[in-house]
Amino acid sequence: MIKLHGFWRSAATFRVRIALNLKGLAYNEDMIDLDAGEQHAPDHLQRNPHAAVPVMRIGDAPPMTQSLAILEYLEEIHPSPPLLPADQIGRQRVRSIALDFASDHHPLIVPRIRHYLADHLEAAPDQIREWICHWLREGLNSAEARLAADKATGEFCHGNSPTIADLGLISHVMAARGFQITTGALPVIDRIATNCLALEAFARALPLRQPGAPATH
Ligand SMILES: N[C@@H](CCC(=O)N[C@@H](CS)C(=O)NCC(=O)O)C(=O)O
Repeated sequence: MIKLHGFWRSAATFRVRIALNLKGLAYNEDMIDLDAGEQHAPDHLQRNPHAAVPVMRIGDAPPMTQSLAILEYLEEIHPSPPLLPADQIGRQRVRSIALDFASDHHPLIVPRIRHYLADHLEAAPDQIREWICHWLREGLNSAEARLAADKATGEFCHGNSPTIADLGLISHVMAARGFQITTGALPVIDRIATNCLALEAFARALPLRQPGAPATH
């Protein structure tokens, strides 16, 4: 059995939940309450000294961290259905799009950044919200431009079936919607997000469908 240490709102955990669902792998999720600071508890720091989720455990293997590295691992041990294209150029493109979301934008809005802004730079709640919304919009706008300009984009980020690029996209889109940032004016992202959410594997992994989530946020 696969054990996931995650959090309902965590975009990085959302990416891993989708991949597990797409590949038909059963898992149990233990919620680490990031709002209560449980990522800093000694037992979690033993799993991940970076005080972050997700952490995935399989059998006796060491704890696995970093959502994109976990996705690559899942792809290697369960290659079907594939979440990476068959060709090298396609794989490079898909990894690059996933990294646009997961490495360039997501890290700017996580709790440790919000806490630093509040506690050390004395940013007010509305300034922190503006910071978060700025980076969410930047991520959406740059992705729309990139995806719209490239004929490799299809019903999903790369062609007509989901790849890890879509896991990056949907985790960013749902974080943005949590801040009332809509995607209606971004037709390519909006279409891809709709196609992703039509799949049960994505819908079942949605943050608001996880234990501990509020009715809305
Ligand atoms: N690059 C990492 C990001 C891990 C990460 O920062 N996760 C967030 C939740 S999405 C977290 O646990 N943050 C804890 C904190 O900032 O205190 C990944 O993709 O797994």
